[in-house]
Amino acid sequence: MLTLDYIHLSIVEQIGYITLNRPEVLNALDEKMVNELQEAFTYLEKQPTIRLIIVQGAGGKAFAAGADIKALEKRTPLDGLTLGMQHVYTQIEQSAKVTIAVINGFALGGGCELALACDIRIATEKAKFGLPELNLGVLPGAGGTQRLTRIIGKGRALDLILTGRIVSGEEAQQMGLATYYCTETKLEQKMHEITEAILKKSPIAVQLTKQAVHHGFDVDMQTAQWIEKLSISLLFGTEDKAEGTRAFIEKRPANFTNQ
Ligand code: CO8
Repeated sequence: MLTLDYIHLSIVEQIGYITLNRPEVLNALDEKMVNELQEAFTYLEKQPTIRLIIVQGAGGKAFAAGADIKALEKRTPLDGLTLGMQHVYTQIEQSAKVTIAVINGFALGGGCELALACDIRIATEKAKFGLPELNLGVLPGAGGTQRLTRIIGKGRALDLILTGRIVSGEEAQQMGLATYYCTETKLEQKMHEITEAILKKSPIAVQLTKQAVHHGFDVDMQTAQWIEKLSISLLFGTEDKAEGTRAFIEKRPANFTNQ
């Protein structure tokens, strides 16, 4: 298993866990941590048995409080062009695995943007979401201006970014920024429900669905539907499709094999 300084990595059956582990600065992301995040993701991507990746924060207070502001202070315009945060988050968004961010504390700036790059966000009553970059004279530069807009709409995204206001987990869920909201005591149960529901599905169908949604989102409708058509055509040829439809007819649970 890969060992890193700021990221703790673990695997339980088909689920990989990435824990942002720099609690003394509320898991603020500096360059080393972003590089390690990429290493951890790349490692899990290569494990064929892993189907889900859960991203969470250590320390009980934060998912991540954003890019490391002490490092940010020293950034030059050329750093802005070359730093990897935006690129790493895109890699996470395009992962073949299903990604879930668990937000049980601050998810600010680059921390919120990391959560936005995941497929599903679960927030608790301790969650605090926000994009306070404008307070620092910068802007959400790790995909935030684009992903937030696509997820909650232009008006709401502009409000959050321009005011920098912090929203609770409950409000985040109401505006579609968080996918689920639950109390911290129910978190394990909620995570179990969601992961079990996904793990029961055909792995190849899950993977192609995720790719169809992501790749179809930023192209015109005709191209997007063509991606969808090709994806379902591929699934028509799988053993999992034969098994899924047969299981329904025989009134039994399907036993998918990713074939
Ligand atoms: N960077 C560095 N250190 C941090 C950060 C951060 N983002 N957030 C917290 N810390 C540190 C604090 O400095 C403090 O350290 P110390 O004990 O040495 O003083 C420690 O963590 C604990 O924090 P606080 O004492 O401030 O804890 P509070 O509970 O009082 O406050 C807050 C918690 C409200 C979260 C507060 O810490 C805060 O406002 N943090 C900054 C949040 C922020 O502005 N985030 C956005 C950063 S900018 C960004 O993310 C840009 C992304 C795009 C980059 C693209 C690059 C190409």
